[in-house]
Amino acid sequence: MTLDLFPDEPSTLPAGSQEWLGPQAVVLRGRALALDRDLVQAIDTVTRQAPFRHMVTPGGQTMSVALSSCGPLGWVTDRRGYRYSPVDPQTGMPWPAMPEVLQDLARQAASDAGFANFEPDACLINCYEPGTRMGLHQDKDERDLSQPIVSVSLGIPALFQFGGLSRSERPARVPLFHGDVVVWGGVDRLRFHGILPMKNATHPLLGERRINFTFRKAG
Ligand code: MD6
Ligand code: FE
Repeated sequence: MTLDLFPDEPSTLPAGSQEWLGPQAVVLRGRALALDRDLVQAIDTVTRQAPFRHMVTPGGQTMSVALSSCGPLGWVTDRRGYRYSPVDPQTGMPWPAMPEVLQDLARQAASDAGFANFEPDACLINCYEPGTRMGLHQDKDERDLSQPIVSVSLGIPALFQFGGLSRSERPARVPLFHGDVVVWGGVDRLRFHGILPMKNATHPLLGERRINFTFRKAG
């Protein structure tokens, strides 16, 4: 028997609603829904050139989440550390271009959330399957921490953990569904966050997967 992940939640929350997680952190429910087919197409285009792969952390652990990137800079990790790189270490080629649908969505969602003129130069694409997780972390490899991050969720639902500025602060749990967009920056930019282990589920467009895009101004 499989248990419903969120028995008390509808399968999506009202599209168009805004849920503030902090003074400068907001969930834009369903903000990407109308674009979902174009976004899935963009994933296919990018990952034909830069396939999803499991990277190794500096500590030597293989990540359960599979990654790809597009845009001028891609986020990479290996035994030497975390960093942004203009080339895909797997192919030695530049990362695929950032499809326009992705750039436009990131810019508009940032603007909705109060961050005008966001021009991302990196789009990290995470692929989660049931059982995978992302441990609590801060995003601090970007040069200009005054720029926000825009995060787009597609596919099966996840429970997002959103904590404080220290690892010890108990994180809130926020369900994220297909089409939800989270934007954060400013005073909330360095808050710890993660994804709890993914439950079994199937999505009509993406199957047993969750895809998350995070857009950053990294360089
Ligand atoms: C995820 N997201 O949603 C993991 N980081 O799959 C992140 O790690 C993240 O959503 C920075 C800003 C937004 C995010
Ligand atoms: Fe992150």
